[in-house]
Amino acid sequence: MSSTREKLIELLASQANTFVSGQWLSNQLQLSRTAVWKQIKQLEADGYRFQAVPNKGYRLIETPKKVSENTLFWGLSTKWLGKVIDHYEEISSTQIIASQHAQSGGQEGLVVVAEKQTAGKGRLNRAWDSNHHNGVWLSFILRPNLIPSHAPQLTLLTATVLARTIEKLTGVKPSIKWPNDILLNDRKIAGILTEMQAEQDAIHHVIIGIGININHKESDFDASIMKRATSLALETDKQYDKRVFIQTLLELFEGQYEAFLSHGFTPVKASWESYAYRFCDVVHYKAGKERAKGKIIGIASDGALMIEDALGNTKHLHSAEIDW
Ligand code: BT5
Repeated sequence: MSSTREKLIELLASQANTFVSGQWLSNQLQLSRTAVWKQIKQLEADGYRFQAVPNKGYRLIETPKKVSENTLFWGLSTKWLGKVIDHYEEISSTQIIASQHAQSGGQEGLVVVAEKQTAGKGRLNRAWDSNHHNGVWLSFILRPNLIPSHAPQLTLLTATVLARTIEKLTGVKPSIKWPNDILLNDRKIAGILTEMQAEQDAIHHVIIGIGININHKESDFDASIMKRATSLALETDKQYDKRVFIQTLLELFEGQYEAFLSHGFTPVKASWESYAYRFCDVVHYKAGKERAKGKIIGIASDGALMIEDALGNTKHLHSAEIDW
């Protein structure tokens, strides 16, 4: 994004709902009034709408629904998350690009967003179906001062934030299927991929990748997942503004992450358990080669799922698949 354009949007955003004069903008941007007018025309061509009144100036009345660095920036009230946004119409995977940024010194809070991914990644080399524009596919960089063994807490924190975002925007309460699936009506609506680069006792960076199906129709899904996947639109019969979804997600994440760094994992655990899929229910699961069943009784501070077996013994599962 050109920095003049970025500054212009920032200035207009800071004066939301009031008129700003062309002269004031030209002083702030150190541009001629004609140059300011040209920039405004370019924003209009991108879908921004202004009210222009002689002797009063310009008032921004609408930002485009389209997701772009500009539109995401408009109205985003975070302090550090999303202050740098790298947006692509099509990319292999936002996770790969965010990881490249992190390795070359990209700052904490840098967000990579794509309209389409041609090689979206799930965990354990699974594919994430995201080669169409109806979802939100994004990754961001964190540089937390945590011991590496506590990194799974970040996945659980992200899951609670994602669940809250969905609940806030749709009014429907999703559930979290351990460790990283968000379900609505027992179908997967979102997934989280957490990747970390660390030494024995220090994290260099963590990339949090989030994929959520927003405006998909059933036929938008690959046949292999059609029966198990869903979208916000399918579940609520409404279309959602992806820009608003991303902004709400980033704002909630920033607040919850800061609270987690200050107050620890206990509030995250409570929030996670309030959304847990089949909490206190007996489930069947597969851990390695073992197939077993047990009651979900909570999560441990290292992110493990706690299961109580029929004899009343508690097991901590670090890697397992819970049956649906
Ligand atoms: C996940 O993996 O759920 C993590 C997904 C993370 C995706 C984001 S998008 C932005 C960022 N960039 C990336 O490249 N990735 C991240 P996992 O738990 O392994 O689940 C993968 C399984 O979910 C697949 O094997 C399918 O069964 C199912 N699946 C694939 N695409 C789906 C979709 N769009 N909606 C629902 N389920 C899907």
